[in-house]
Amino acid sequence: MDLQIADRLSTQHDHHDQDFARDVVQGLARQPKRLPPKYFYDARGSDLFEQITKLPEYYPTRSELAILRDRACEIAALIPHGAALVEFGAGAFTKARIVLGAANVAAYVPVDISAEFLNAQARTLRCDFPRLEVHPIAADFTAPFALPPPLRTLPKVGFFPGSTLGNFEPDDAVRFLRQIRGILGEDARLLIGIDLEKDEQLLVPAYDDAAGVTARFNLNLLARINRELGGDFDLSAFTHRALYNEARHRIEMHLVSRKPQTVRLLGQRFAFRTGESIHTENSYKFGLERFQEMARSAGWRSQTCWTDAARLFSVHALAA
Ligand code: AVJ
Repeated sequence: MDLQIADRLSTQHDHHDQDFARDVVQGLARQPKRLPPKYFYDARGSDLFEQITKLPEYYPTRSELAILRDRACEIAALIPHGAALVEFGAGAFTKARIVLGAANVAAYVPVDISAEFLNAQARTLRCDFPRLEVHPIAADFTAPFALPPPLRTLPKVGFFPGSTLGNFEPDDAVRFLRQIRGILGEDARLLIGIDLEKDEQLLVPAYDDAAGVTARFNLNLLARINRELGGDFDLSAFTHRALYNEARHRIEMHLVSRKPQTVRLLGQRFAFRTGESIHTENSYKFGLERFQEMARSAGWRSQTCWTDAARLFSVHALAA
């Protein structure tokens, strides 16, 4: 590692910042260049993502909410009485509230990286559900964590909505499903939202909306690098691109350089050719059976699954 980077890293106290600096420098040094999608979600990025979920083209959130509302009773029936509901990447708890309102849950364990937001959400939830034990864990949900001891004896139900699993490479997705099983233990259940494969004409606009919100969301990653790592990205010199990679069943998001240019950050220089891209996200899509097969290979049995009327999105109930 070059000295200036080492120096910068050693003066930062926050581990997240160090990880961010390291991942950005490593990702931009690769060929093709790439950046991990988990860094989209700073305060501005989280706000833009909230806007994305309300776009007319972005069907996943709306479709999943419809499934959870329409099937709330059936879902509640699969949740053992007095269970602990553990959500991976809880955000604003919008989807969990539907489950909590329908099922007899004793404890809710939202896991989310954004500590301040998480604790504020937890306080509001305690007012709305006074008999519910709310136990937030501020952590990167992809890293293994232990459940609080008082909850270990309760039946466990994992909740992983939003098709966030689609951000993982297939091997990592299997590993993560197995890890969830390890965290939740024997007899656990898992409720998981998975986006379905569909026509490219419907998929691509969901990631390249007419209002340009997804473009701003993608470009915000460069703004964040400028802000937090002292980069000098010219945002107007990159364009947002979304494409469907049919062979790999995934949407890809890229930031494409409009011209030959060199970007400086943390004492390093990164050269771009015209048309060269930074691959910022994969969002894998599944057929119902292909997902169930993958869950099976990670040690989960498929109990039931539901789709919305238009068959755009699916929610699966799995058992360990
Ligand atoms: C939060 C990963 C599920 O892949 O649809 C939305 C992220 N990126 N628009 C998705 C996202 C661009 C989203 N996930």
